[in-house]
Amino acid sequence: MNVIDFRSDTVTWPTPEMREAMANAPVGDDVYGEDPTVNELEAESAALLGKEAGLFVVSGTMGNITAALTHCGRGDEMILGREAHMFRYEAGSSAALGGIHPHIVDVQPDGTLRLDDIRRAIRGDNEHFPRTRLVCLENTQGTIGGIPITAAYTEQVGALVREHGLKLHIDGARIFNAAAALRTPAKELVAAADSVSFCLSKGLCAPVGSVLVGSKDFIKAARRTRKSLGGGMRQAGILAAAGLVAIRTMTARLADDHANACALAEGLAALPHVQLDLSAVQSNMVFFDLTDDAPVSPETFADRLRQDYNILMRPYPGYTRRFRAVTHYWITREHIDTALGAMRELLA
Ligand code: TLP
Repeated sequence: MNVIDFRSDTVTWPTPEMREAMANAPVGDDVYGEDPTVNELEAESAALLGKEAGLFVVSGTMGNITAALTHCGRGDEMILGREAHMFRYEAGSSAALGGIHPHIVDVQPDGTLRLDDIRRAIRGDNEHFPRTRLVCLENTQGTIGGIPITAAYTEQVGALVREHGLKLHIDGARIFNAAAALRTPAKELVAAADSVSFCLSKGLCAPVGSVLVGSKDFIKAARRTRKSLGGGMRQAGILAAAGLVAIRTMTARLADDHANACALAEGLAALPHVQLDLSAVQSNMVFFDLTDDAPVSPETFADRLRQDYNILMRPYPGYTRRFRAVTHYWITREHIDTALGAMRELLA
């Protein structure tokens, strides 16, 4: 990469090994279930997360919306965090496409939803109310810092959900970052979930795609939902081949990205005019604010980083002085040092 791109881990390019696997992938028509590479990716992803079956989808957003539309019917309700990607950044698709009513509760600084808040949000059987069907968690919880959520907490939500006959979906876009941060196998983190969507195209570097996993029956129904969304792909083995490299070789190295995020955070904390909570840096994201008396505005800071140093970092939407810096495969420790040097100059 010719820039140092901290905007997201979605910017990652495929690795040379992925490009080679893509060129050589055996393919077939996946709508007929005949693409061997897609079938392999789906089966291996399901096994990795301890579920029966998987479904290759084009994006994390499609994984989440496919799950929501499969679990819920029109007029049903899903409970999720106010900061959840599914609530904030998916174009309101569960409501727009599925008539699903989102019931939002606050996300705590540790990325969890309070069990009492979830309990209170679950509706009784009353004709005035939507029917509660689904609870959604996000792991890592991206919007507030990339915070990993423990298996113990998720089990508690799972127990609550089962007690009320509901379903639990995990937006595990970065579930392997959570696994690396907590040193816990990803399958343990999602054992309580009925469905999980995880992204191949973020820290794992595949160019496209996510996998939705769950029971055989759920995935059978989800295949139909995916088709109705226009997500039935044909010779998708070309893409799935990169996904296989992603799940086989890229999960084990995510700890390097977390170490780089820590180095970046520690360097930033030592700079003037920067505010950040070091304890919140637990995976591959660093959130920080420029103080009011900083010598440059957040916009100028971002512009100068881009123009003068070839470093991309955007002010974080919804906040006036906040930035999110995300580390990934294409950011090395040398890049971290270069970026810290540049920011030191701009804030001097
Ligand atoms: N997140 C993107 C942006 O959309 C904000 C990013 O740069 O972080 N779940 C979570 C937790 C996500 O962070 C994202 C992408 C998705 C789902 C959606 O994935 P895609 O972009 O593949 O639809």
